[in-house]
Amino acid sequence: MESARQPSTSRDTFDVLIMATMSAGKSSLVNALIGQELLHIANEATTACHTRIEHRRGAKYFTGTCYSHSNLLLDRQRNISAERVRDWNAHRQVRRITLTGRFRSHPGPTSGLVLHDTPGPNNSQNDRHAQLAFEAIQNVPFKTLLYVLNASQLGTHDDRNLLERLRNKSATRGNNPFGFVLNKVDLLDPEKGEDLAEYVAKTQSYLASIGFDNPVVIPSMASTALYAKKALAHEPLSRAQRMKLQQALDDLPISKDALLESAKVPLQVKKRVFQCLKRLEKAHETGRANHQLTKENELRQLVLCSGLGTIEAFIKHQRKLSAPA
Ligand SMILES: Nc1nc2c(ncn2[C@@H]2O[C@H](COP(=O)(O)OP(=O)(O)OP(=O)(O)O)[C@@H](O)[C@H]2O)c(=O)[nH]1
Ligand SMILES: [Mg+2]
Repeated sequence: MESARQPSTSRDTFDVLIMATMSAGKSSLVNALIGQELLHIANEATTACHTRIEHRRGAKYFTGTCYSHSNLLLDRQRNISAERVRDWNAHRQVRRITLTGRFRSHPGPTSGLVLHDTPGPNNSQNDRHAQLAFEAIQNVPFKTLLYVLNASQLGTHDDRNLLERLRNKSATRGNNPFGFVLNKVDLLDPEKGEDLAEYVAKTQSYLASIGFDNPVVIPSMASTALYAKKALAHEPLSRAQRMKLQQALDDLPISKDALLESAKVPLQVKKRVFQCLKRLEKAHETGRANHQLTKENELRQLVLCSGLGTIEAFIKHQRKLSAPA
């Protein structure tokens, strides 16, 4: 075993910390942002390690390393598979995983974008999850913190405890690093009165009551975005994934404006996303004769309107704000 280097704190990186209580969809969001199902996703306490994922333009595949609790390098793998990442994550000896590769997004981010996935700290069966999550708040040189809220479980005690802790920790920071991702909005049922705009407004008041002034809130369907990106990359989808993707594509013509409109983000961010949508819609009209192009275009529109486009634009915006003049 060789001694491991500490995570890079290079000035060229832009670090985004992803936090939330268990199963809100942190790893799903990271997978959607990188455009492949590399991190394990499940409806139970899943992420057990701090996982650092760095975008490297032009990389042909993801390379991974994992480290022990005493920060020793345990294993390294080029062209790493999701199965290997899953095994490392589940291994008791592993504390930290790093992955480097090209994020599939359109247009791609600039090199140096780093995402940090963390365990949900409210796992009553494993105190180490909380320890790792809180250490990440302390040690990661993040410029943006994406907090994932589960739209189908707003306002739990665990959530409030974590948000209060984050508010206290960030009280001394200069720039406001927070963006709140209201995930799983596909589970809202408008026919039962679960209106998206109302949910976003409710989320803003909830966050304001905890001390986050005028919070950025982005409605999101992380798993739908991931399935659409997999389809764009011609990767196989499970039957359930295919059905959910088709449902979202069918709903898109009526849902897309509401999804984009209801996001509470800086005006420049909203403008950028609407411009992208207009470009795609124009290309859709002119390319109608080509079935393949039309299908791709619809998948791209879905990625954009699933919230992922707004999240990517928000990260870019934050990166611009933090760049030296
Ligand atoms: N309906 C719906 N389900 C989602 C969405 N995003 C994630 N999920 C599901 O939510 C469950 C938990 O997702 P994960 O991404 O593993 O959540 P996590 O926050 O990383 O969970 P931990 O690592 O355990 O803290 C999985 O079954 C996902 O498929 C979404 O936008 N809509
Ligand atoms: Mg996870």
